[in-house]
Amino acid sequence: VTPDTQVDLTTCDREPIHILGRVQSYGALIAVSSDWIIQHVSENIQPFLGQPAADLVGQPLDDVLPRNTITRLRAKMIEGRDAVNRLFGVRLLDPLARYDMSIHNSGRHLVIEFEPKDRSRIEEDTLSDVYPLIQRIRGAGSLARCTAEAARAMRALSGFDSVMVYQFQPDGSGSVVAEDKRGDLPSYNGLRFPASDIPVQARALYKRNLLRLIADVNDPGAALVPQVSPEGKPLDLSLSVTRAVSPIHIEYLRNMGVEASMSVSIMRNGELWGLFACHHRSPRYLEFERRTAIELFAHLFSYELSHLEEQQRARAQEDMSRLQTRLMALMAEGDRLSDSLMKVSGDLKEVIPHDGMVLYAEGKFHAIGAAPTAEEFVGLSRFLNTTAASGVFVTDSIGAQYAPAADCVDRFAGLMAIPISRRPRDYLVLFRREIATAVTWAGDPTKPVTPGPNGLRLTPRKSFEAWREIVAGHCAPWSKHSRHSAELLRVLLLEIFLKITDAAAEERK
Ligand code: BLA
Repeated sequence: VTPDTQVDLTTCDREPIHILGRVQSYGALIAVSSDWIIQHVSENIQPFLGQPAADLVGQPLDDVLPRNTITRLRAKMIEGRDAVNRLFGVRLLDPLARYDMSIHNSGRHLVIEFEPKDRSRIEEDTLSDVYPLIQRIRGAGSLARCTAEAARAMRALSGFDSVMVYQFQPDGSGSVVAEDKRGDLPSYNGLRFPASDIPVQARALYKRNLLRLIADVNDPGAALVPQVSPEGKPLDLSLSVTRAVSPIHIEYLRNMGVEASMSVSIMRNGELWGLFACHHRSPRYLEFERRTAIELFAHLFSYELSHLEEQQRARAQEDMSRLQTRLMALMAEGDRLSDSLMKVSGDLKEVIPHDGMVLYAEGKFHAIGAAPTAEEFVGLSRFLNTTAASGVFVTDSIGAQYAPAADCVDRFAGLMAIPISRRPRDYLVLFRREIATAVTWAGDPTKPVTPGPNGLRLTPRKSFEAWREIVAGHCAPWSKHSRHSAELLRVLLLEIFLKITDAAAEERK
């Protein structure tokens, strides 16, 4: 990584997306102090409350909202970090008009947002749409079918042109694992995107605020008045539902030919597992009540997901014990350990995904797939002998630790070494390809080559190149689960070895 790209990447991560001081035009915002005196308003407030923004600042909220709305508001106040409360079909100035409201705390302020309700939709029963769709996901069975079904369901609920299920990797990059879209639109299914496309602070924010709608990338939005408090602080809009989004990201969407975007977080065990990324070729607004139903759908989907992943984990455990049983059976039939191991290599790949394998045992070298040659392995095994003696050794960049391996990067970048005897050092070594060559990256097609209006700041294309430098020479990280399986295998192989040596000793007697 050159100093240049590093500066660019931090610029990206520093984009202060929670204090941009604007809302999108589909809603308006008021922030009041703890005594309910208005401190900030968005400059588009007049059609909602009948007064210009500047006049409202300093007035008590009770004077500008109808009494029954104030009563409903007070009844809804729940405390708690990150609690956002919703009120649907509320009255403001015009007795015939109805609004949806979102209420939350931000620092010492209470933030209230309004969005007009389309009266022709008032009878819509958005919630009832969610249940049959969740039912379909429940019956999906596999993870792949579940995510595909979820993309279809999300498209039905949202009416967006295209819906992707985007899953994060441990390094923050992510791939599109399912997609449902209008037939004439480009497909992103299966593509991997660099972590910087959804930078750190955005990912952190999306854990707290689960849905954002960018209704129109050409909407100039409405600024908050005043921009900062008397103490000089901007209003934190992290939990706001009308927050205007980063101009960098708007540029990115324009480059993709997208005019409206909605993303909904998919959480698992308190972490951001991924998101639904929804695109539309023209501006698209969804009412807050419908967005709430969509958020509920995403919640239910998350539960289904963790249930399925739990099942998968259990299945992997079973695969591992089946592998052990097969191995024992082969040995009992009199196969040599090396032959037996080669025979179960297919099963081993299911349990611990890898691209190549070397078995070095009893002075013999066997290799399958993306692996070093016997000559290359001589040096490599000498290096492995210097690493932690009694356990599984993993690295996702062997070239960084053992320089000669950097020359093998066309075949493998990382390895998992499982010592299978005490002495002399015998190993089962699994190899993985370099990630940049093993994965289809979403590089050029959607990314601009020239810097946009944000001048020298990072363009998506450049971030991709920078990312490529960062992962050069690395394979996909070895999961905790894979390492655990390897540990079980190591213990099993040691036992087998001890039995063999005992048996040999018996014979010699
Ligand atoms: C936000 N980037 C996002 C979001 C998505 C993506 C889904 C959430 C906002 C939304 O709903 O649109 C990225 N969208 C994708 C990807 C796909 C997709 C990968 O559909 C794949 C199909 N983005 C960059 C670079 C920067 C950047 C280089 O590419 C940094 C300078 C920034 N992305 C960026 C920022 C946000 C963002 C700052 C936060 C926007 C906000 O919430 O204010």
